[in-house]
Amino acid sequence: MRLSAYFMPTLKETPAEAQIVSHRLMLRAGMIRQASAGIYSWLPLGFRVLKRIEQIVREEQDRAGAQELLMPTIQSADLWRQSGRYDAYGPEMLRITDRHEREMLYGPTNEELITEIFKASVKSYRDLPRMLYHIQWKFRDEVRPRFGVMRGREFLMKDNYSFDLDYDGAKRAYNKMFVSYLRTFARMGLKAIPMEAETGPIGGNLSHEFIILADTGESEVFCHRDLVEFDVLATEIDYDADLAPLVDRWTSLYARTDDKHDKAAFEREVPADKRVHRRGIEVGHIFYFGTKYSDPLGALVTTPDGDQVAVHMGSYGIGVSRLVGAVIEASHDDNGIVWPEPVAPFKVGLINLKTADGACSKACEGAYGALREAGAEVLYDDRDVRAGEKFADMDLIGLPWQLVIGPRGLDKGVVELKRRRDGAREEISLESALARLTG
Ligand code: 5CA
Repeated sequence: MRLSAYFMPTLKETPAEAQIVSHRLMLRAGMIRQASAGIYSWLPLGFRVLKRIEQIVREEQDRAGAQELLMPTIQSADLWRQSGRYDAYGPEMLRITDRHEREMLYGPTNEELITEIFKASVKSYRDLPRMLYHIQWKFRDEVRPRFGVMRGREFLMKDNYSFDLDYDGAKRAYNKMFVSYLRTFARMGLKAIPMEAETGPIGGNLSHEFIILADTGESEVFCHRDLVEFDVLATEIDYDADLAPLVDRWTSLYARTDDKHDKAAFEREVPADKRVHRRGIEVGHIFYFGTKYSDPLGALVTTPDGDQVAVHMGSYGIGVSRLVGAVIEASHDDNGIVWPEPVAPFKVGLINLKTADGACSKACEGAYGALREAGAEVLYDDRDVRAGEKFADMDLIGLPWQLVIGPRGLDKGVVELKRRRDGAREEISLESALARLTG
């Protein structure tokens, strides 16, 4: 992509309305634009990151054996009346009436609808277990939408729903999601710690929130320091194997959100030098709630003995759009965003220091073509603006690599390769730089 033709409306000034760094940087980098309170348009740069994150979430759901489908954003109120949540959900739910005076709503979550879909076709234990998920926009009329995409009213969520014959089966599904969440967040360069949590309006009695430690997080959390050190991606996961030992390893150490915190237990179980008391961002939340929805909605299956039982369910959410902000909270510096490579909107920022110089532009065009040919995503700053502005914009948008080509370097046969993460610069030949970026 050529920056001269790219729609990336960066801002020089820090927007006054943004209270936290991720919101400020997303606005300044031209990633999002507010449409109304808590509702955002995703501009090309932000949209690329959103899609990257969504794809990692999808791959890890699929790997764990879940199947993707797509449910609508608008749902019928009747279904929610059957579960009893139409009234219980309160003012957070956006209620809509169609032209026939039928009551509808913009889904804040999908337990009822998926249960209804499941029940229409599954009647026997032979069709279990199943895990079905979608990645779809949700609406919650939050009292205080804030921090940009971190607490929006409209936001993108991955929600997965598991169906099993009994508690043991449901716990196996829960463990699969538990482990797949660890992998999902680690692949984005994030350290997310599972913590015992309250279940709120989703319900049930077993629940973990996945929390990223960050001072700007909305949750107050308490955990054992060793959890922060666990290496997640080091082991390959076999989702057909018994995952309980792995889940036990994570859940044996103290980790709780504020609502579940027990000061005495924390001090008893965790040595003083291992106590972590910080703030965190909830990027995922998993629930086991048994027959809370299958009972009232009549989602029954026959057991091997011929009995009819309500199916055991769990639901598993990931805040896909919130993650864009969360990654920035976890990875930035004074100059801007520092994208971890797996979620970066482009891998390389190519800077042409002198567009008026024929030899320089020729070298840049060659590099641009070679990178694209090799499948490396590149944003080429071919604009006719000062070098300082190019450097500042490139640091702001945080691409992992900057390839800087100028006439003076070319005379010496070198270009500059800068790694955004630590600012490390190297002067090397263009060929070596290209080999490095495409290798
Ligand atoms: N049905 C369940 C799980 S599928 C559910 O809705 N869980 S939830 O309420 O915990 O939401 C799942 C995830 O969505 C949260 O962990 C959080 O990362 C994200 N989320 C929730 N509310 C918002 C919001 N207002 N803005 C952005 N992300 C949100």
